[in-house]
Amino acid sequence: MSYQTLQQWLEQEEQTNGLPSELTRLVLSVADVCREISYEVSKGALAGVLGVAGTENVQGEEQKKLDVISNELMMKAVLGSGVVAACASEEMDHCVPAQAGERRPYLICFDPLDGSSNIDINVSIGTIFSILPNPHEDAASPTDDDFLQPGNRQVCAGYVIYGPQTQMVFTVGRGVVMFTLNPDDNTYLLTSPNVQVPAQAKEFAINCSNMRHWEAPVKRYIDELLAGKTGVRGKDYNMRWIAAMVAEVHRILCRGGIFMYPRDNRDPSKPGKLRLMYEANPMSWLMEQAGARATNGHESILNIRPEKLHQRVAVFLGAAEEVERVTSYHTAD
Ligand code: AFP
Repeated sequence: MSYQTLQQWLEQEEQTNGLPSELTRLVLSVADVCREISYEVSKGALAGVLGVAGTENVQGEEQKKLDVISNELMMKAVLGSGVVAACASEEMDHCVPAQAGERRPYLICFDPLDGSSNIDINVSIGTIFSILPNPHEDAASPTDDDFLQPGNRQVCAGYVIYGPQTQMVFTVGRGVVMFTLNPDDNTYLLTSPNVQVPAQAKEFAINCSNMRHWEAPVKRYIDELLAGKTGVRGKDYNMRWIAAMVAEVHRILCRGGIFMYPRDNRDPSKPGKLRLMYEANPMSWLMEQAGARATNGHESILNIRPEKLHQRVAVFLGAAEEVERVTSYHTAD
C-alpha cells in the first residue's frame, strides 16, 4: 500500500485549498524537530536524558532533562523557520521574539513535552503546538499580549505523540489528519486522512484521586457513569488514565471517549490544571474538527478570551453527547 507523505499532503493543500506556503514551512519545521525529539526520547537512559534537570518552570513545576532539551530544540526550530515572529512555551516565563527584521506571519505556542511524569517510565508523551496569526502588520516584535487570542483564531494546531509509534496529528481547519513516522526512512506517512470521534462513548478519563475535591456537577456525572447498567445511563463504562493529555486525546481520536480535568475546590485561584494556550486550545480545536466537543463546563474552550499566557482552564473534551451532558449539569446549577 502506498501512503501520501506529509510534504505531498501539504503541497496538495496549498494547491487545492490555498494553504499558505509559510504555514507549510512551519508545519514541516515542527515535524522535523519532533522527529529529533522522538529520537532523543527513544534513547532514554542510554543517552543520560532521563531524570530531573534540577530546575523549575514558570508554574513552579520540576523540569525533567527532556523537558529542557525539547524546549530548546522546539524554540530553535520554530524561530529558525523564518515565518514565526515569536514563540511561547509552557516551560518559559515569557514569549521569545524572533530577531527583528522583516514581518513574519505566525506566533506559535507549545508544550514541548506533555506528560513529563511518564518520561522515566517509558509511557507515551508528546509535543503539543498551536499556531496563531501575528496581529502586527509590520515587523514589530510581539509581546505576551499578542498571544492572548481565543482558540478559534488558531490557523493550525496539533501534536506529535511519542509512543509505540511516533505520530503527528493536526488540523488546518479542514478535518483532522494523522501521519505515522516510518522508522525505515524517517518520513511521515498519512495513515488516517479524516479522523472522526463518535458522539457516544464507552470510556472516560479523569483522575479519580481528586474526587473529594470535585464540584457537584462533576460528581453527579461521574457517579452516573460509575453506576453503569444499574444507573440512569443504563450501560457500563470503562475508565482509563495515562496522565498525559496528549495520550488521552490520541486515544479518543482513535477510538472515542471523554477526557476531563475539571476545576476543583483545592485552590480557587486555579481554574483547573491544564493550560489554555498550550494544551486546551489546540486539543479542543482538534476535537471540534473531528466532530467532538470541548468545553470548560460552561462554554466552548475555543471562545475563551485569554487573559494570561499561562492561564489554566477546566477541560471536558471528546464525545459530543457526553461533553454536552456534563456541560449541561454545570449550566443547570
Ligand atoms: P506533566 O507534563 O507535568 O506531567 O503534566 C501533564 C498534565 O498536564 C496533563 O498532560 C495530564 O492530563 C495531567 O497533567 C495529569 O495530571 P495528574 O495525573 O497529576 O492529575
